[in-house]
Amino acid sequence: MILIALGSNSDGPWGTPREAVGEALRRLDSGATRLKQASQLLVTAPFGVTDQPDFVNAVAEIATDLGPADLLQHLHDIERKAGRQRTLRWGPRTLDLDLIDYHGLIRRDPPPVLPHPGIAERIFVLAPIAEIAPDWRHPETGLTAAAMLRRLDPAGEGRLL
Ligand code: PH2
Ligand code: MG
Ligand code: MG
Repeated sequence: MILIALGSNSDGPWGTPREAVGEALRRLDSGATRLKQASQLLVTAPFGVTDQPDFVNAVAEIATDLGPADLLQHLHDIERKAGRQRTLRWGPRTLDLDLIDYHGLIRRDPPPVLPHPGIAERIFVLAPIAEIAPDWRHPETGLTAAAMLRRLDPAGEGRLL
């Protein structure tokens, strides 16, 4: 299973955050990638840098023949078309596409690091995974997304709004 996390919290060429995530989901279903499932769009409080607008987040399951590095490049291409400027780490963005899991692959290099190292602390990634893939297990710990959610403070950073 290949999982992509989508996020946006600022307006860009594709419109509002909700519109940008919607357009990104359509683009994940064309060309080299096929969309198998998408979660609901969630509104979430910012995590990390908390002094920024709320996010719209979702998780998609896709299918592709691209390897992890080529897939990452493809995701970056889509981010660029959505007006993404790489400025502040964790700052506001028109579109963020993060490769969360690539068929359970575990590796530190070459990029991308897999599975994505931030999953365990991010409600806005775990809740949509629990929705679309209840049987998914974290490649390193074997925990389901629901089990990982139980370890987090539901009122903490990145909470669902
Ligand atoms: N992405 C970040 C930093 N903080 N917070 C929320 N709620 N959702 C995000 O997608 C997000 C964030 C960096 O990619
Ligand atoms: Mg991110
Ligand atoms: Mg990213």
